[in-house]
Amino acid sequence: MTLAELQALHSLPFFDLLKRSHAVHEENFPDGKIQLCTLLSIKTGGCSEDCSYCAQSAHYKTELESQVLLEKEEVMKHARDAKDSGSTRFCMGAAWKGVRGGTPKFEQVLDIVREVATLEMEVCVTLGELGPEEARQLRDAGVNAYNHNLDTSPEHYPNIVTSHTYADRLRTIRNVQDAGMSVCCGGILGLSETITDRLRLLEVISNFNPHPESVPINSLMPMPGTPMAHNPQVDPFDLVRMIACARIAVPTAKVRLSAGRDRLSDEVQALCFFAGANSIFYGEKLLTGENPTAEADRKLLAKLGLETLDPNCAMEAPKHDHAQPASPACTTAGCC
Ligand code: SAM
Ligand code: DTB
Ligand code: SF4
Repeated sequence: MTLAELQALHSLPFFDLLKRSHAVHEENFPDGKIQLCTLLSIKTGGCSEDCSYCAQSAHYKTELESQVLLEKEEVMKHARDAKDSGSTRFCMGAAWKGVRGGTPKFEQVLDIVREVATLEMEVCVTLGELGPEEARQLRDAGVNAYNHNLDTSPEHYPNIVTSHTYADRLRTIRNVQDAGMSVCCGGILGLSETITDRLRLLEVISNFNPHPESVPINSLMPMPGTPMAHNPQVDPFDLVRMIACARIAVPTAKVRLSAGRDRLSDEVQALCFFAGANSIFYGEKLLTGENPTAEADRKLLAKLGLETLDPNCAMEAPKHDHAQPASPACTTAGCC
């Protein structure tokens, strides 16, 4: 979609936008089920990057306690608990700039992934920058999806992060796509961005070829000690509008109502689901931040009559449409 198309959508009267996005949602997800995903931080804090929203950056004096890479058995305990709780996707996050093949820590991650993949949940990881070879190794170890957010517009990104660039993020996403993994790519609201920045993010993501399999929409969780600790809370109606625009811009992707649900009322979350959100992070902890309890979420879904999705470990990554230009720039020899 173009920015102008997204702006036209975003400025519709609230209920007109919701009617449009709900129709797209019903067409693409007729069963209306919600995917439950569980997050685990496998390596916490001490990150070299200066992302100004993040509690895990070593650049800021946050209240967070760092934690080295967890042992496989510890991760498996969490993964089994996640499965028992009804989660169908297990997402492991690491506070790294990126990973390099052949290093002991990457080998340890591959070993963890191979074991988690035996549990028949979808396996997602978010480890920072990846080269083509690392991406292939992760796919071969059993990773279904790789989370790498663009977070905001290309124009606003340098105001948020200076230790890596938007182009670096796009390169990793291309490597993930070329390796045949699904891409999970979204953003954060509340980084002092404009509505245009939010829509530019959707413009970029909606022009990915192939489309991402999931689009997480996070609301900033203000982390004490970070430059964004005192940013105001996002207007819930703006969040619902963003979800609706994401649903229309990337119709086949799961739109994940992600960080920040702990400050949303049940009613706002219900509007988000109506607008097209069909996935949540489930369980009391995100990576470092708080999430609603599993019990509160079960009650909310039951009140709304929303069922949850079964796992799809055999999921195929969305396919490249060869009739359309590749974006981010395709680097696969002989492909484009
Ligand atoms: N280091 C890896 C990276 O940057 O891709 C993976 C972990 S990072 C914490 C994953 C994502 O969490 C970020 O891209 C951002 O979208 C989200 N995130 C981090 N801190 C957040 C916060 N305080 N509020 C909302 N979302 C946040
Ligand atoms: C995503 O978009 N949000 C998740 C997941 N992908 C990795 C992370 C949210 C982090 C929220 C802040 C924290 O827990 O530190
Ligand atoms: Fe590091 Fe990721 Fe946090 Fe940025 S968002 S500081 S890369 S953990």
